[in-house]
Amino acid sequence: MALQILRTGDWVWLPSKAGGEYAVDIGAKVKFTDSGQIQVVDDDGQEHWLDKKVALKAMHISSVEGMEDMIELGELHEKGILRNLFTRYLENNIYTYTGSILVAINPYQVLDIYNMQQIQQYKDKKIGDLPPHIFAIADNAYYSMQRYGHDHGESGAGKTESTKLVLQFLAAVSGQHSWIEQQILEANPILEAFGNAKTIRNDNSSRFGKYIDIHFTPSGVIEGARIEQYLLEKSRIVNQAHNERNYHIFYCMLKGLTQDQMNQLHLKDATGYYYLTQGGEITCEGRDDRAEFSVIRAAMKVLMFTDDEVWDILRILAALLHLGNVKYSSTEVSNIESAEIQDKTEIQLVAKILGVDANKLYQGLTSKTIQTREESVTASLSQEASLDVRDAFVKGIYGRMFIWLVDKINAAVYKPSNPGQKVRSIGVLDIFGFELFDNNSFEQLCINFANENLQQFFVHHIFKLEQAEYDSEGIQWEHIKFVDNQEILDLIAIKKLNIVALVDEEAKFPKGSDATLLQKLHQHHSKNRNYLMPKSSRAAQFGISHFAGNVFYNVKGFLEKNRDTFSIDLMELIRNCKFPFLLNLFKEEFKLSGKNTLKRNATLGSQFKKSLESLMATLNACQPFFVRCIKPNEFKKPQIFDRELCTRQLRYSGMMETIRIRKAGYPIRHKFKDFVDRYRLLADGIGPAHTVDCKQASQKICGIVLKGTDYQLGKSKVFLKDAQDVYLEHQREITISKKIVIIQKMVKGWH
Ligand code: AOV
Ligand code: MG
Repeated sequence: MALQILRTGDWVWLPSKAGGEYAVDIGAKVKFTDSGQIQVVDDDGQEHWLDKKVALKAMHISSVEGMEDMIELGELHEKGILRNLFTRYLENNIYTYTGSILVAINPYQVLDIYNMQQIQQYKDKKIGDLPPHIFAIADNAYYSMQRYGHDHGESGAGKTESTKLVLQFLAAVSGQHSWIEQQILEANPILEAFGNAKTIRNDNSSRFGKYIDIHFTPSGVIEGARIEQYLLEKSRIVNQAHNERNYHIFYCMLKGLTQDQMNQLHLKDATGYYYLTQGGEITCEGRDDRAEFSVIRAAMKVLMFTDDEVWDILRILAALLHLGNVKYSSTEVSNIESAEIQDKTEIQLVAKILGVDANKLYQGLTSKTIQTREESVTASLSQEASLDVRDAFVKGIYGRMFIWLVDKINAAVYKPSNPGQKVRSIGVLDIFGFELFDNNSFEQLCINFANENLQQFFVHHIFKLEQAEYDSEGIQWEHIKFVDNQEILDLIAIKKLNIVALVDEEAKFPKGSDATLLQKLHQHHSKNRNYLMPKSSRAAQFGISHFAGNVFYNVKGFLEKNRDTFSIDLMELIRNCKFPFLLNLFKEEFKLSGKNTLKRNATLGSQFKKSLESLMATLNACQPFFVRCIKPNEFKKPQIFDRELCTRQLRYSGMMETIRIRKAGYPIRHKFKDFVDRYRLLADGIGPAHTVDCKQASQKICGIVLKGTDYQLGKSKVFLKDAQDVYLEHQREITISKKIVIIQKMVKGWH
């Protein structure tokens, strides 16, 4: 907009002083002006004195007022979007649309906007009829079925909470208050107990991905559901970073069991367990582990877990905790380092709880059998190797139990439909957010790989939507380029010798080690622009330039984690155990394998890749709704809006992308009627919108005012470039002020 004289009360954009990659201009209001200086107050309440000669960009009226749908912002730029979200957030309007995408900012406080009354309000309404809300998205999905909602955002942004709200809404509008609806809702406390944990970024961080498909009868009543889980983070069971916890269930159990039950399982409180104390925290602010345990127990009842099954689960958990307390010491037998367990208390306990032979357990934890063609030899393990064997054993059991839990829940909620009957369903996807820690390992690679996939899906879809609007309006347009993360996906898992494939190859190669893996990765990809070499050549790391930022991965443990197996001896131990529940967890493997040879499992990387592919295929077959969750601050606190943190998320998430695409095309769209109403004063002889053919009138206005420039008329809207919008607004202002001058003259003339 042209330079203008600023007056008190005007709104302007104040260039950011912060500098740096994510600094964005802030809104400010002119408070005072004199001949040389002006005083402005910015959105954060800071006052600034500025030289009057400094050209400040005036704020568009839509940015001053704020918009429920950001597509309607006159200024489609980063600062406009950011300010819009900011002002709404301060008023606890945490939801905002960008077209059909819902942006949700984590309020970090309980808002009274999710009650039954709200659910009823949003029922049967179109998007846009009421203020933006997660219920509006859920309702929309409900009335068009065969669609799915998709939450994404980084850790702690609010994906899991959004998912729960969508489920809550669907269960309510399905309207039967039936058993099955309750069962679906109660699945969540169980999954969260075993699959969520406190991390530094989120007190209830999902450490697995889930896709819940809800099935409806033709009349729209929930009849069942199916839950798919993805890649539980198993390393957490044996290892927690500073200020983090193990899975909630352990702490809940130790708080919630009766003394008698504790005695039976020989349990003490959480401080007594190595597996529960490495992060230095056994409690989590705002969580009541004891109360939570009753919730979990109640949920298990609803989902038809028998008392025996619940007890069996507790037995397993107790055994794992005892295993974590096994203390090894190092000894040397004829120059070979080996491990010894002096205090056998834990071994005895575990053997008793799991119904296995104590001696064999001891053997399995300190040695390994090497099978050659002719004979089998037993080799002792070093202390370090013993610890790895133990941890792998623990992870293997917990991981299988998690899968068992999901199967168990599905057995209760999944009702296969009659053949030939069309399934109506809504899927809700809630996956772990993009992760970047000080130390990133194989788990982070998998998580970030999943996020790359979802981002690709998002960008692609949004791009397609844009194209669809041009097509449906009959607009001629050039193919617009958009930033595509496909190349990164190619590097991770698609192109020949991709990272996942190399990790797999090395894991299967007998002499492969983390170091040889790193060598190969460097060798094949050092020239790839998305592959980053470590800053120091000695660092056992490689980096990937992800869509959401650069992440360096430490290769230590990569191969072991990818192999995802554990000692054959311990596997045999389980095969001979007298604990049917434990045996059952391994039944697939024991079924597949011959008597002594265990089937070589697919690696974790390749399994994960496969399940992602099938997820993507599902998503591609649906009509998606996106909920973009934004984390407003790193303190988990309400009413704090960290501009740079938000800018970063908006930028990498593709929200900016969406806008860029619109800008490159015809970002400004006015319905013919609105266009006529606003601009008819620029062309003579055009009456109010309701009295004329609006399309013809719009054509006439454009012909006169925008002659020769690049605009188009679609079937229902005028498509304009930004500059044309500015020009039209400017012309309108001039025309209005001329009219004011005329009126003033007339007024003067009367005196
Ligand atoms: P995430 O799922 O996106 O992170 P969550 O959904 O677990 O994030 O949200 C983190 C925390 O923010 C929750 O435990 C709540 O305390 C709070 N919160 C989120 N949304 C709301 C809301 N609508 N109303 C009130 N509080 C909310 V991760 O799973 O870490 O990627 O792996
Ligand atoms: Mg989550």
